[in-house]
This record gives sequence, structure tokens and C-alpha cells, in this order.
Amino acid sequence: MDILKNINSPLDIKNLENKELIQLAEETRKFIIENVDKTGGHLAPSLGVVELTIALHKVFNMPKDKIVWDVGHQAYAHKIFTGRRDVFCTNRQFKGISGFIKPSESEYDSFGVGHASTSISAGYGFVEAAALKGEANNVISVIGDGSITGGLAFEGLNNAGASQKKFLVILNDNEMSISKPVGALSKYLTSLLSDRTFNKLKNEIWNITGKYKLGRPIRKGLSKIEKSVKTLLTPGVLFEKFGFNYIGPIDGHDLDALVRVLKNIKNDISGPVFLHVITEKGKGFKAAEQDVKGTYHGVAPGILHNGTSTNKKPSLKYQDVFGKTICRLAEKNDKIVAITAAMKVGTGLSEFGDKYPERIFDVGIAEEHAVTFSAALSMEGFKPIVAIYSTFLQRALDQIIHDCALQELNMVFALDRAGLVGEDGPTHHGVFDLSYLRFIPGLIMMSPRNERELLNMLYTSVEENGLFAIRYPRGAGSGESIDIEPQKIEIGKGEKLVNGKNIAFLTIGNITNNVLKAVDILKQKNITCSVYDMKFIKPLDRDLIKDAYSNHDCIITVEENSVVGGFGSGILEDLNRQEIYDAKVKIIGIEDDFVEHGSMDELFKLLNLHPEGIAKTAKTFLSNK
Ligand SMILES: Cc1ncc(C[n+]2csc(CCOP(=O)(O)OP(=O)(O)O)c2C)c(N)n1
Repeated sequence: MDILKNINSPLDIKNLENKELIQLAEETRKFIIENVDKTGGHLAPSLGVVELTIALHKVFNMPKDKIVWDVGHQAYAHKIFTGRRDVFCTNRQFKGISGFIKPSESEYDSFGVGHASTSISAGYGFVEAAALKGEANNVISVIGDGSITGGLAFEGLNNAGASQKKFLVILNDNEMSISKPVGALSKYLTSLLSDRTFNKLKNEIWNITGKYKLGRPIRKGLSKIEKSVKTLLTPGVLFEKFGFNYIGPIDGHDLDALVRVLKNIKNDISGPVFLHVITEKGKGFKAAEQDVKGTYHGVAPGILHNGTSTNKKPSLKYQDVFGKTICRLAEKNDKIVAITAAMKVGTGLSEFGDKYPERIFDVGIAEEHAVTFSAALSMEGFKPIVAIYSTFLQRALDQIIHDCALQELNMVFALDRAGLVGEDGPTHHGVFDLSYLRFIPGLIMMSPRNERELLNMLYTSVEENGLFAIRYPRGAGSGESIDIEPQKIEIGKGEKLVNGKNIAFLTIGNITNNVLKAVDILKQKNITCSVYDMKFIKPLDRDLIKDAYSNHDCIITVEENSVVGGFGSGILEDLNRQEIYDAKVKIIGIEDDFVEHGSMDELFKLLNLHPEGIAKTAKTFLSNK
């Protein structure tokens, strides 16, 4: 680590020779691999952009100039070069640095991110802000070939291209999203790769005119000729039509070329530039380079020990329960179709895709489109199961309201990764869905407390008509077998699991398991509790709420969701509707704040949502009431 150990800020990169830059890239890769082996994290995306990151910091002057990373999962080298090398061992750990870009963590992190396709919009916002302030700085947005399929990216391109202001968008094209990217744009990008002759010619003209200092007028003239020639020769000029000067594709691991091109762009071009850079995802870690399934996109600790990701756990994850159940149900119901937004593996839909290739639709990183597209499928009599992580479905709220609920459609939203998700942190916790779906008229929302319930809820949602949302957590459940015949459950009916007198716990979903443990703790303190697993957040089981109110000293609601507008709020509203005004209710959940990153255990403790925390809060409430 001879060179890396001396890189304490991007300034230390500026004076390095090309040979030293190459060595820095090598050392940085080694450093990333060794650390991710201990902490887990987004290995393959970060390994792919080491040279690009070095070149950007060599040529531009951060933080005055701004790099806007898309998703922010590929920015490990950026973190390491911007004063975070010595804390990189705390990446994604509780109280450690974030695995994503976070402005509160560093002045070099220009725009907070974790969700895809935001970088061009944000970058262009910085461009216009600089213009308003009369400042001259460079803005560089770096977006992947997966993330650029998101509609938001095109909204940004459309707007920025028309402005003709100086702005660099770099497409980091590794021909991979998490797994293989999909869609026409992907094909178009591949066609640009195969059509290198023209681009080579263009780049050579550019270099020659630069080398011989022929100056701007000649370049301008050449650029005009180039435009007309290009229209004849290239298979498409998509980005040019958006108003960007398209340059590339160039080798994203050739530091010399990267530095040269970036310098040229910085010094010689005044309008928007679209630089197409080809990189290899996972470069430097063989298994990640060869990975086509996305196994090395994000990994658990231990990659160096067995050479593969240790993501796998012995018991079935909820995503697998979902995937297996959908396959089972689809056998008997040929109207079932599955929709994913670039997350076939993550949502557990791989097996369904293999079995029913014509009934699965991977729409790319395009959650809004996924919902509206599915709405039309539903209108034509199909039963779309739209599998999207809770946090990413936030994007499609209007589509759910306007395209699905208002038209009273029959479809199912499967919200995976609902509740806390651990090390990915605040951008990824699914702790708002109970609030953002609960107010939608007609929507039926449920949440299982174990695998068997997920099976039954999925079965119910495809058997019944209606707009359903089922939210279930990340990871494995308690190991409940799903090798049973699925049972329909009655819509809006909860279940009383435990009988007691002092406290009525009303709960929903996975957190019910912590409540059951809390009840055991309270029992030892001679406090007896009832536990009502409400199963449905909407419609709520009024009879159970009345029962809870009538037969206990107080009610405590518990949810793995924001307390604002969530499950507890729903219970309060229902009591109000039932004209019960003297109920003593405590709402336990996630307070009105964002939750940091850390292991699930650490976060549950932090939020007092672990069994001991729930028991303590309950005991205090009971004695103060
Ligand atoms: C809105 C949204 N949907 C889904 C994801 C999950 N996700 C994270 S990275 C990624 C793939 C990104 O691919 P690309 O932009 O090509 O970057 P790469 O990982 O290949 O470097 C996806 C789908 C997300 N972060 N945000």
C-alpha cells in the first residue's frame, strides 16, 4: 500500500504519474476486497470504477467540482480517496461510515443517494445553481447502464440537454445491472460498443486537433462535418439528439486515456457532454468478473474464505417463500403474471422466470412504469403480482393511486424488504409503506408474521378480487414449513394469539414475534397481556379492536414502520370512528426520524423494538397510565 497510504485527500492524487496511478488502482482494489471480506458490501460495482474514480479526482477539483454518483453503491474508491481510508473498515457497520453517498459524512459527497437514476437530475440542479450564483465549477454525474433505464434519468437528460450548459454525464457501462440489464436501451448501448469504427475515427480527429493545437475554430468546423458524417454512419445518435455531445465508448480501465479525455472535456467543451465509458463489473476479483447472476453485486462478509458470497442462510428467506408460492399458484392459474423492476433474483422470482418465461416481465429499474404497465395487464384480465422492495415502491405512489386504486383493479403488490433492512441503512429501510399505502381507498394491506402466513396471504390475494399489498421482511423467518395446502384467510380478520388482562398488544407482521417474547418477559413481572395479530392494516378488524379496548387496562400497538400515519394511527382512527374516546393507547414503532445503518439486532435495540425494549416501554406505560 505504498501509494494508497499517502492518499489522504484527492489533492494527493493530482501529482501522481500515470505509472503511479496504475499502482494506486491496484492497491485500492486490494484494499476494497480485503475490507469487504470483513464488512460485506457492494463489491462488484465498486471494483469496476476504480480507474474512473482516480481519473475524476486527478482531473477535477473536488469538492468545488462535484461528482454526483448514481445509487452511490460504487463509490468505495471515492470514499477511500476522500479522507475515509482509515475508517473504511467500519463501512456499513453500526456507527461506522455509510455504504452509500452521504453528504453529512463528507464534503466530497455531493448528493445523498441509495435509490437509482437520480444523478442526472441532481447534477443538472447543481449546474443551474452554480449559474445562478455566478460560480464556475464542473459537475459530473456518473450513472450506470442499469440506472439509466429509469425514467428519471431521461427526464434529467431531456432538461439538461436543452439547456446547453456545461455538464458532464458519464455512463459507466459494464453491461450489467444487478444481473443482466434489459430493454431496448441496453441493446442500443451494446450496438454503440460494436460500432466503434466511427467513434474511433471521431476520437482520433479530436486528439489530433488537440495535439497540434489547431484550436477551437477548427474543432468547431470539424464538429460540424462530424455531425453530418455521424448521422450517416452511426446506428443511432440518441444522446446527441438529447443535446449532449456523445464521446466514446472508451476503456474505463485505461487510466491514461481516461485522464486525457476528461482533461479535454474539462478544458475544451462548453456544453453538455455524454461520455460513454466501458468498465468491467467486479474487475480484479475473478469470481465477480465472471458473475452473470449478480451474486457479487452485494456480498456478505467472507468472500475471500470460500471464494463465493456467503449470502446464503440455511432456512428459506421470505423472498424464497414468495418465489416458491408464486410458482405453485401459477401452475393452477394461468392468469398470474409476475413483474419485477430489475430485481428478479432479489425478489425471489428466478424460478418463476425459468418456469414461465413468457409470464414474467422485467421492466428495468423503472418502478413507476412497472405499476402502470401492470395496471393494464390487470385490465385485460391478468393477475399481476408486482414484486418491488418496499423502499423502491415509494417511487410509484401516484401510479398505485391513479392507475390502480382509482380504477379498482385486481392486482397484488408484493413488498419485500419491508421494515428494517440492516446495513443498507436509511435509503433502504422499508419503514414507510404502512403509512404511504394505508390511506389509499379500497386497497387491502396485510403483513404475515411467519412464512406460512405469507403463503396464505398470497393465496388469498390471487383467489380474491381486489387491490392487495402484502409487506414482508428481509431475510429468513422462523422456519415455519410451507409444505402445506394454502388456506384462504378472511379479509380484514385478525387473530388473538395470547390471552391476558393488563395490556392488549395489537401488532402486525414480523414484529409480532418480538411482541410475543416481550409478553413472556412481562409475565415474569406479573403483567399479563393479550396479543392480537391484526394481519390486516386495512381493513382493520374492528371487533378485535373493540375486544382489546373492552377487556384490558390499556392498548399498545407495535409496528416496524414510522409511527406517523402507520398502523397505530390506524388503530386510533378506528377507535375514534367507533366513538371510543377514552382508550389508553400507546403507539410503539419507529419515531419520526430516519434510521441509520447497522445490523438488525443493533437497530432493533437502538429503536427499543427488541423484546426487552418493548417490555420495558409497556411496563412504564402501564404504571404511568
Ligand atoms: C429505484 C431503485 N430501484 C432498484 C434499486 C436496486 N439496485 C441497486 S443497484 C442496481 C443496479 C444498478 O445497475 P447499474 O446502474 O448498471 O450499476 P452497476 O451496479 O452495474 O455498477 C439496482 C437495480 C435501487 N437502488 N433503486
